[in-house]
Amino acid sequence: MVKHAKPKSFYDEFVRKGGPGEKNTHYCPGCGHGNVHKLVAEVIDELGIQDKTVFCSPVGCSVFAYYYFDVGNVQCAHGRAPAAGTGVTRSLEDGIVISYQGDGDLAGIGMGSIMHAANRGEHMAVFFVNNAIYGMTGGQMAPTTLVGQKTLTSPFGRSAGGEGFPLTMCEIINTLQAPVFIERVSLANAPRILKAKRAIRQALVNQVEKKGFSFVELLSPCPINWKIEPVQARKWIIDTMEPLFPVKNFRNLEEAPAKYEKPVPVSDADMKKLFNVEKNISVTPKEAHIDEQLVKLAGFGGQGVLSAGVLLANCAIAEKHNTSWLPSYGPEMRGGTANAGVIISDGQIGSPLVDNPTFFIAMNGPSLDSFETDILPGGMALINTSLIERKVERTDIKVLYAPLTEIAQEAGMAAAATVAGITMYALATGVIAIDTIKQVIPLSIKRKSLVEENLRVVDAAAEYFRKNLEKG
Ligand SMILES: Cc1ncc(C[n+]2csc(CCOP(=O)(O)OP(=O)(O)O)c2C)c(N)n1
Ligand code: SF4
Repeated sequence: MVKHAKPKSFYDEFVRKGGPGEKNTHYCPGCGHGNVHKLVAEVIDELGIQDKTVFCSPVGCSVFAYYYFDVGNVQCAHGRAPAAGTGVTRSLEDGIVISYQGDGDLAGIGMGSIMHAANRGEHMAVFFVNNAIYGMTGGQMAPTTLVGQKTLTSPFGRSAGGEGFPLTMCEIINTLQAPVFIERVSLANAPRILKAKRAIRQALVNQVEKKGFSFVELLSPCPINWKIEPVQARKWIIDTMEPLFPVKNFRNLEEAPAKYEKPVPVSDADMKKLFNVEKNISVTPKEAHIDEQLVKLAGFGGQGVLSAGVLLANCAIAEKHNTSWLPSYGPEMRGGTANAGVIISDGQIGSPLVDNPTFFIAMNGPSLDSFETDILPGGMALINTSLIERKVERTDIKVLYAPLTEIAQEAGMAAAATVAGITMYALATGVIAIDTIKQVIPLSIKRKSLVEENLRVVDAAAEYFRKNLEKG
């Protein structure tokens, strides 16, 4: 007896649409996404890979696939599922990676991402749902829209002269050497849907067997945006889409042309060579475990905020802490805003973002205005009084006021005011030794003529701190 049941790799309830107890998806009646979801879920069940599967969903109508598939899920930035999938497949040795994408997502905004993943032969199965239109946003022209097809943004029909010809992705991917499997299928009727399932199955078997990059394009109806009935939509696929997008297998290789080579992990010794920080340094690593330090330095472009962040991060590395450095700056070469987030920790650093600093160095007024409210309660702020006239309003943080630019100027280099800031950070927190800063400066400043000036700024800032701030 044949029993029809919902695949196990679907959740029992689809809470996205109607809350608990809901059994329907959010897709429109007659939409092809529902077909493709069902086929993929059935194959996952049949191959017994539910526990290993990671589904990378796109931006588009299928953005909520994670409400339906009871597998690992990553919801990716528009067009970037192949890039996210690359990260997953390279780090999860046993994982089965699916990159599920629409035509706007894959052939429009994500064209670069899919081409490079295919060209690298990443181990993933790509399911490309081609409905010749942007579904989710209300029916604009897509890269796969047919010549003459009317859409919201091509109301008189796509013109090849003005908008170009539709992109035929299987043919394009087929120009690359690395992929092992490329097939175009159609969801126009039951026999075609069964064929589509066979292609989906092959693409996933290829993942189980670690064969490599597999690409399945599915010609899929979007009745609502094509503005026709679901039954007509299926017929339109046969009559109009299939002549341009021939349904066929393009490639089915026994093995990938290039065997995937895992990048060799960089050894500690090589890492030190790469960053050139350990050379000539004799730092005694601190015994004490430090709590996570979230440091933000902010000022205007040209103040050396970003390089001071690098200096601090290098000092932390030299003292055997884990560290990250994340710059943020405007497009201007000079005069825009710039800030750097540096995390120093003895644990793992999950994300390099410093949203709420434990220590904030404000190099100019606009930076203080932007970030004052973000400082963690109980944290510290160092204010460059040479350029900031106002006082800090927060009463739940400790504030140090110092004329960083003047200190640096008097020591011979106004542009090193941020180095004065780093020096005071080191003294205020005790996280980094001044001696470490002085050993790292010659290694991280490329222009040797500037090393002496920077070292003088460190001494001057340390002297100012000890005289004026240490006891406060
Ligand atoms: C960076 C970015 N650009 C544009 C959008 C708007 N947007 C959302 S979905 C979409 C197109 C989706 O079309 P398609 O990939 O064909 O998927 P479908 O909805 O048809 O399944 C666009 C342009 C967005 N969300 N993010
Ligand atoms: S708009 Fe089109 S692609 Fe989106 S759910 Fe509706 S039918 Fe499907």
